[in-house]
Amino acid sequence: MNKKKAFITGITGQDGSYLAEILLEKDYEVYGMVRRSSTFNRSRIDHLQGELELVYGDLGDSSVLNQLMRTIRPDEVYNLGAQSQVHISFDVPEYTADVVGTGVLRLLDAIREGDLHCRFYQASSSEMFGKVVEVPQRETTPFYPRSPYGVAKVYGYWITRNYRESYGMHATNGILFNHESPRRGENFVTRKITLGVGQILRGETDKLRLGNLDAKRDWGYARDYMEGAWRMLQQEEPDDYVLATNETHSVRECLEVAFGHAGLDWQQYVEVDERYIRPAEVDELIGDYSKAKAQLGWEPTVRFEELIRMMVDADR
Ligand code: NAP
Ligand code: G4F
Repeated sequence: MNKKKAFITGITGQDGSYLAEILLEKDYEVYGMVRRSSTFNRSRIDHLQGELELVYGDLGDSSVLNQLMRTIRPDEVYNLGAQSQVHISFDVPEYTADVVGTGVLRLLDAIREGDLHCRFYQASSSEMFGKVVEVPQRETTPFYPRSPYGVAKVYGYWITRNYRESYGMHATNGILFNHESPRRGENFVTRKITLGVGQILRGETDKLRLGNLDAKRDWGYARDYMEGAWRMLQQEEPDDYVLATNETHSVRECLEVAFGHAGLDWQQYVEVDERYIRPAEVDELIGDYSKAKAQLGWEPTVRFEELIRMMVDADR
């Protein structure tokens, strides 16, 4: 029997690397789209070398997306590629809109133009809930994005639903709350903290500069969330699902767990630096994953404290 083919944008990122591992374990043929960069940035997928088919492309380039869809003809497409840093989206709002918003349209249209009958996963985000109008947030909670990134993700969410409703595409939104791991990008707050702990322990620095310590997030483990993304595309019908832990914790609590695990008092090292305060903030997120639990049989396996300790252990 022919193997199923999966195509992943954002394969060099945190989530792409976990998803690639999961799909290879399930015996998929995995294609990953990569961008040219001046230095090699494939450290998260180095261990999979030889098992993946890597192809060059960009969510800003529709001609390449069209050609890749026509030639590869995947069974499942996972759109994880994005300028995913919320604070940076205020610095590069137009670029963020193009890649995070219009990029989704380009990929959906390449699938439609190529007359593919594949399943499509869009990496939607809890950042769309922003200044929340309901607690906890679930699939039916109205959006109120607070950043150019969040606004672009709302476009990506709706164009995915629009192509599902207009063209009968099997197109699904995974509305994922924050998820972290030892592979998390170094400028997201959990990883910045656990890297900081490692540097302090090694005597490389004695300061960690952060922004808003009161912000609260629903933090889960990235590998769990990519297992959930795969399960979404195995459903007969396309739909939208929240993945979360239904717990919320502040940046301050993250500091307590991370520094505490290393036997340090965070208050001796952390300084608030205005440069990391955002023009508009998302104060508190907490997700209700009961639909994913009921329909996908999905549940988070790693909770907040275990997750942060795992990241400290990797960075120390
Ligand atoms: P990440 O580590 O920042 O990875 C982003 C990936 O997108 C990288 O592979 C990057 O490639 C690629 N990319 C950036 N610009 C691109 C472009 N113009 N064309 C094609 N690819 C491009 O992000 P992540 O944490 O794995 O998140 C994966 C997806 O889930 C993103 O869409 C993110 O917005 C979304 N999401 C993440 C979370 C979370 O908490 N992690 C929560 C909700 C939603 P390079 O390596 O070449 O830069
Ligand atoms: O770790 P963060 O940068 O993640 P944020 O903004 O919640 O976005 C992440 O999760 C989204 C899902 O909700 C994804 F869609 C998105 O792609 C990304 O993966 O910041 C978390 C909180 C914020 O409130 C921020 O203001 O931590 C606060 N924070 C405090 N000091 C900081 C810092 N964030 C960063 N990055 N760096 C700091 O020094």
